Amino acid sequence: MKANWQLYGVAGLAALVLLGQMGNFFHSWQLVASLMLLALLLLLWRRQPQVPVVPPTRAEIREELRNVETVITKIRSLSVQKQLQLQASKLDSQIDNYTTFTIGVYGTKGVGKTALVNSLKGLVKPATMREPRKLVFLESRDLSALQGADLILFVIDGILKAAEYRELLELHKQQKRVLVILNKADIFLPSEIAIIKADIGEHTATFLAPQDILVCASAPSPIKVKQPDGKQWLEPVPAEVKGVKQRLEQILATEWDSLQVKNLQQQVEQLHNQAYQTLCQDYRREGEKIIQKYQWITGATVFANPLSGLDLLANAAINVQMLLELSQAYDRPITITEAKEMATILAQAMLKLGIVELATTTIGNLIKFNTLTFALGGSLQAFTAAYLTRVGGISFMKYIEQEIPPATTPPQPLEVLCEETYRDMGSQPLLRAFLQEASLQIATPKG
Ligand SMILES: Nc1nc2c(ncn2[C@@H]2O[C@H](COP(=O)(O)OP(=O)(O)O)[C@@H](O)[C@H]2O)c(=O)[nH]1
Ligand SMILES: [Mg+2]
Repeated sequence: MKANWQLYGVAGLAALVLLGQMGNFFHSWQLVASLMLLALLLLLWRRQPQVPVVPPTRAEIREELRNVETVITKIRSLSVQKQLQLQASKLDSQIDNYTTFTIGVYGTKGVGKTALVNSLKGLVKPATMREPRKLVFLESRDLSALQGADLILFVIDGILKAAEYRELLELHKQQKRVLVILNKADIFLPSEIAIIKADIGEHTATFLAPQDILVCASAPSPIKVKQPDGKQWLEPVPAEVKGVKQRLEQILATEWDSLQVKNLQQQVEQLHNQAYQTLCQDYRREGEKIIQKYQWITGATVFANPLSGLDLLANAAINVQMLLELSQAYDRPITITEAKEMATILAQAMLKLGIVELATTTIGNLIKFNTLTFALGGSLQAFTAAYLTRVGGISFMKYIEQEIPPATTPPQPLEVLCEETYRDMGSQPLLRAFLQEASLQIATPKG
């Protein structure tokens, strides 16, 4: 509601200013009204309730991990199960490990990751409380290999490239803590460094603090020294990583625990999604089998006892039993009453959208006018019934899948999913393939 008020306020303010502009004058009443509106807006803005984000405790994360493990045990493939369980137990031991902090070092080949790690190792001293604290540096050119890092050093050695910018955005979306590090400062002029830094700052203004953009030279090129007597040699130049060291130590002193907890939370969530995705594939395979079974049974039934229109829909196409079996296959069993309700919703949606007629006409036309190579023995009604059974089954499958995390879009009502499914399935090649199969399944008696 408040957001709406603010919107009205801004619109009103804009209108007032526009009015003043149009008349080429700005009356004092307009000025007063504008100022009053502005004050009101500021007041409303300030009153907006600030919802504090309370980070979960380690115990809560562990509890969530237990839930994930339950999901993992349901996965059909034992090898996948094992692999995910291994990840889960790794995370489990990580939850108790307060003392090790992992710093991921990312960047393309040759930017100086290894050099940076070598100069930071032993140099960065995390403030110790009671127990000894340990830093682990993980270097990789692959961001996905650094998913488990508590913080990421994003190393570049020149102006920020488009691909690097996209990766930074992605990391931001994943809520990863990142420091951007411009390495090889020794090969740039100070003015060039200022330009590169400003450019990074501009690109990352919305998500990266200026103090998290750092400059260093982790392995400067040696300098050629020439003496008047002609003698010359290469003088090594020590690494210059003081800025990075200081910022890192600052972060470690203040954010050690919160970054670890956040990282754990993200990793558990990711594992959760991965487990659910795998499980969903299992469910879908099972669901597809059930739908196929029912679509051919329905087709065969209608083939033996032709029905049409309403009767077709009511008596055959939307099968309560199929919905029940699908709900069980998805581990979300519903009651017969619920299944009947769902079937009614599906039938009504199909009626309202005229799907029965549409499907009959489309299928009829395909049979009549197309150079279908298969022998058609079955009736039009039988094909339509089988097809509508499929539309109903898939719609219902999509409907239950909405309950499986991660929820990316708000759940859709069954009737909306039904329309969507019908639209998606209606392409000629898909329909042809279906008819091809239907002619084999329905028309050819199985002996
Ligand atoms: N001039 C200069 N060269 C550097 C610097 N840091 C690394 N290099 C050089 O860049 C090359 C690649 O470094 P390396 O650490 O192996 O990069 P990685 O592939 O990201 O691990 C090596 O020849 C380093 O000596 C630096 O600060 N200045
Ligand atoms: Mg390297």
